[in-house]
Amino acid sequence: MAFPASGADASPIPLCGVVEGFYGTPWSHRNRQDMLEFCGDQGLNAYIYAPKNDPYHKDRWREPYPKNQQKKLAELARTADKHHVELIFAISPGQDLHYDGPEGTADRKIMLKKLEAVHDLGIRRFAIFFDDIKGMTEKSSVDAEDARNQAEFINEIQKEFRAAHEDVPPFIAVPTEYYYEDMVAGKNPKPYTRTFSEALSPDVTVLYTGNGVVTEGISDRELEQADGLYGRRLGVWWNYPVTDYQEAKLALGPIVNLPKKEELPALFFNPMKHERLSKIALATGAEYAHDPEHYAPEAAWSRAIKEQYGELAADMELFASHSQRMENSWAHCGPQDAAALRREMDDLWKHWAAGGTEAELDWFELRHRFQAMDDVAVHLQKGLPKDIRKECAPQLNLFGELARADLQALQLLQMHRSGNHPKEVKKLLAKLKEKNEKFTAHQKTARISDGTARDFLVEAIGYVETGTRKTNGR
Ligand code: LOG
Repeated sequence: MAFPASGADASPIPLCGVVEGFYGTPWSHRNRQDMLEFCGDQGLNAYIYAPKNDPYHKDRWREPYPKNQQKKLAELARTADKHHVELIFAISPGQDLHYDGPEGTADRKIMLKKLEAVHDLGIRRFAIFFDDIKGMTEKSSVDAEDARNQAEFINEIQKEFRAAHEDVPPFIAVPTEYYYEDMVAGKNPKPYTRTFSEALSPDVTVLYTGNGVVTEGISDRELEQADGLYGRRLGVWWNYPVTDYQEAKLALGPIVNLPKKEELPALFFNPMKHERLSKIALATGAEYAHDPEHYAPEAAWSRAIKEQYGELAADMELFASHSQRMENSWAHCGPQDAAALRREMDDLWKHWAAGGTEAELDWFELRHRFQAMDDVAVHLQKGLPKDIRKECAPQLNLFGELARADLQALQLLQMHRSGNHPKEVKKLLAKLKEKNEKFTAHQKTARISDGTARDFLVEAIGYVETGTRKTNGR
């Protein structure tokens, strides 16, 4: 669905779009051009340029962009303009920035010079980030002095820069304590957060990521609480569909569980390194931003896939439904993978031991499901445009393999039930166990259908081996 970026029907969130803020291989110039056009089409009006692995953004922030990269940034600024998107340049100087003495003075000069050069390229809005100074995701150990230094640095740079450039709006910032649980000790703000929020100029927009780095959602109440803590309306840096912490999985679900009523001054979605595949979630994010209160994730998701995949939409919908949930020890976000299939698997296990018609019907239903998955893998492998296929090749391949293994697992269950072919049962069981080990070994490269198609094999093996249904311990 296309929404206007401005005018009466524009998003109630003044700044809304993409933050290219992930670790790992940054997007190519072509990716960025394409994404800016996409943002324009979707009514997303902002794009923060903040690739963690661009050395001139973070590790070597003091150095000016080489000529060829200046040219590219200028081109991006023009493309952004053309599509009514604001290109925002972010810089992450935190890990070696000096605040005091002659070194501090020198660093402030260097920063102003750096921003000046970017301004010359046609970029008008700026952001200074202090996230992940000491590595990824671990709780930060910064204190009030760090906070004062950072806040005063931002204030000063913003003041000087905006005094020199009337066309530059207030800055955007990300603090070092950027998720709620890291901002508080009990109910009170930690020293860093208290000082940073008090010392930072009130016109700076601060982004936070919710309760954690990658979390289930932000309720109106939670946002209100965080705003209260910060003494200003916080913007959101939303870590979905980013997958830099678990690249084997693709985040192809809708954006879910963002505030419905609270007004956000800014909202940015951090995408995957896969630019094309990020558009499913991003299109749903655009729908959300357009009308947070009435946003319906599943309908938005179907619409996005229809628009982006045309004749392949039904196939893509099935594939994407198996790859939505992002989960590890600290990250929890996105709808469950293939919830409908999980229910049907549960039905089968409920009825299987007793046998009878119900068990048989469940068995046929599952066979139909797994067969459809296999067909979809074949269709998509043939039909997807090359650039998209490249982004999902390992997962698409695994999707087909899982489907075929699950079909064999169904066969195993049936043979085992009949009791007629003990030798073949043993042989097939051994084969499927081997496959299962292969899938497990392969998990670092590709994951899909967590808890559903991936688990059916394990569950069937367990059933045949022990006579009961046992969930796997992957
Ligand atoms: C980084 C971000 C990264 C994301 C997900 C923020 C503010 N910073 O833990 O660059 O892509 O998590 O891994 C982050 O989210 N730090």
